[in-house]
Amino acid sequence: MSQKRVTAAIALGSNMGDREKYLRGALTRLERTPGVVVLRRSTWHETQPVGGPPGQGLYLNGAALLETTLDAHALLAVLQAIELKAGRERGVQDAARTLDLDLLWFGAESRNTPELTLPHPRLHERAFVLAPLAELVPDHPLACGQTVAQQLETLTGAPS
Ligand code: PH2
Ligand code: MG
Ligand code: MG
Repeated sequence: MSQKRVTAAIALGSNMGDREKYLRGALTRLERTPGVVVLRRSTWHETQPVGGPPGQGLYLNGAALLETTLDAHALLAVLQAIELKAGRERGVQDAARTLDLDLLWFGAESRNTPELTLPHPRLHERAFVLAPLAELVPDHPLACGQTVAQQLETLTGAPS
């Protein structure tokens, strides 16, 4: 029986400790997950923290494309387990974190449940997500009607 393969995109972020080690470690853990293949990843982008408490360190952000036979909830559970292994603590909203893994889209799936909204509802507002994503899939259409590259240009004023 052939299982359905879906291409999903994730955003990676870290602004505590050895940021690059956390991001690289997350991709290694994803590669070792049955039913998940990491197709490509972006370069790492150092970015100013957006929101959250003052005095946080700079983020290292990236994006990756995955191919998976898992369903969206199972993939989300994998991402959350990897965050926990990296010592991620949840408390104050947008507080500094060792590792943040956000599911941006899961094929063409559209859903809105308390656990998971797809595509990610704030994806098109965040240059720190769109800039790494534009390295991988500049022409991917977003729910706002623009492509990844167009929306990045709208936010930053710079063609990518
Ligand atoms: N993530 C947040 C809040 N603010 N700022 C940057 N630069 N990068 C992030 O990944 C980020 C943020 C919540 O997830
Ligand atoms: Mg996030
Ligand atoms: Mg998150």
